Amino acid sequence: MKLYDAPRCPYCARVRLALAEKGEAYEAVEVDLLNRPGWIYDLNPSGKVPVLDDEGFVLPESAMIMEYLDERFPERPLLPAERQARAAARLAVFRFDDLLGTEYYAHRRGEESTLDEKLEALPVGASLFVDFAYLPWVIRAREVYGVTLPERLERWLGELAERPAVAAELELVRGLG
Ligand SMILES: N[C@@H](CCC(=O)N[C@@H](CS)C(=O)NCC(=O)O)C(=O)O
Repeated sequence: MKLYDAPRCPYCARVRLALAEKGEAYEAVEVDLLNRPGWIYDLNPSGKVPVLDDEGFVLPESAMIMEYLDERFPERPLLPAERQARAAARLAVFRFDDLLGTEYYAHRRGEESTLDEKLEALPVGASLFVDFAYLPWVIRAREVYGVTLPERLERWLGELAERPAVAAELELVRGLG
């Protein structure tokens, strides 16, 4: 498997986390986001990363890739077992922009935002699927932008950081500078 990847990209981090949790080896092909190669558009018409290539099956979109990997490697599942919980987890990720993304990026641009409120209400802690979908932004908020996390999120992060997949991503983010 190949992952077209960018270390800074939190959407790529979702996939890195899923692959690491599954214990799957892969080749990371680093894409320079400031000078994107033309061929990335052949893999994904939007030109965005992440893109997974699983023996010629090419799949963009981080949430789709996480679902694909969860089916492809069912050991150590990310989605919950129960059908309604699975639907709720997918919905929580589908609503990412409303639940965190829009306010996170407003904060990052230095605009007024309700990031603190969004962090308070973050729907994490019930499945690795949702946790991995939100964690990259939570880590960056704290490590890169100095945001103080609610205590519930600090606890959640502390527990998740015991997983090698999460510890590795934390280290990567701390090294971004
Ligand atoms: N909806 C996409 C978003 C991916 C995305 O926005 N990736 C950024 C890097 S963090 C990117 O490739 N940006 C290049 C661009 O916007 O042209 C996903 O979930 O994979």
